[in-house]
Amino acid sequence: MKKPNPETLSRRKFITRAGAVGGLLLTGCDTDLYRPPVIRDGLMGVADVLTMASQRLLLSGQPLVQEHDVSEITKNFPVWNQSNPEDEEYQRLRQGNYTDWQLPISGMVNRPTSLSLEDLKRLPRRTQITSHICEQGWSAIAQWTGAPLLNVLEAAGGVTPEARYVLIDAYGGWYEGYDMFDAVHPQTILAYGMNGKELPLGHGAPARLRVERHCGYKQIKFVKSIRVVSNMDGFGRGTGGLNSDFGFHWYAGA
Ligand SMILES: Nc1nc2c(c(=O)[nH]1)N[C@H]1C(S)=C(S)[C@@H](COP(=O)(O)O)O[C@H]1N2
Ligand SMILES: [Mo]
Repeated sequence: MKKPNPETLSRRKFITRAGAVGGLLLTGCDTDLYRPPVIRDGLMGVADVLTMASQRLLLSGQPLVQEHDVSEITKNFPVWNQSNPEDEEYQRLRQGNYTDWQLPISGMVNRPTSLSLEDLKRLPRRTQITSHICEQGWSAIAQWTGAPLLNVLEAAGGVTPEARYVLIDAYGGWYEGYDMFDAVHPQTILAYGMNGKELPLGHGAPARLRVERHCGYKQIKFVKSIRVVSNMDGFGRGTGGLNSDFGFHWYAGA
């Protein structure tokens, strides 16, 4: 066999070729399923696509993540980053014990609507004990109770055929985007309960997302509104969420 010539097969060329091969393998599939909404320049982008594509191939059967026993629940689950958004509106809702909280569901849904916390609690409910892995080096286990995001979208008449992403805005300025593949996973829930009690303030009251196959920063707290879209235009800087706008991977599989 001919030895590869280091001048013609540099590392960079190899990686670019790997990206091209990856791209070719994916033609004919629903490629949105295998790549982030915006592909970064250079090697970061190639790595992002290869990581997401390989994970998605492994997850194509929508397997559930491991669920734990109550005995494994972490005693002091940390409160990370924002613990009490300062927005005036949020503070007013909090003082009223969230009875006036309303969650609008708009965009590419058949029947845009708005749900109160009580409405959310009347939807089908799921309880799961899962482990949370923060990208900043800690993990903890908790029990979460909430409405599957699928049922939340169905409460708005379901999504239209062009729908690709679910965008969530939060009080305090956070925003994150998810694709349909993760949005409809059975363990993706809008959680209003933690360890058998109402979701505590610091953990995102009155509702936060649990998207169990992702790491910490995709678990958005203090949910304010949901919008279904076909692309990320106009959502923050357009890369698909606050975290990817600041250079984190959009697809942050745990
Ligand atoms: N709105 C909002 N959501 C957020 C954050 C935040 O600061 N604000 N922090 C994220 C990060 S980095 C992690 S690890 C988890 C922490 O959730 P916890 O405070 O319940 O531990 O929430 C995520 N969701
Ligand atoms: Mo995190």
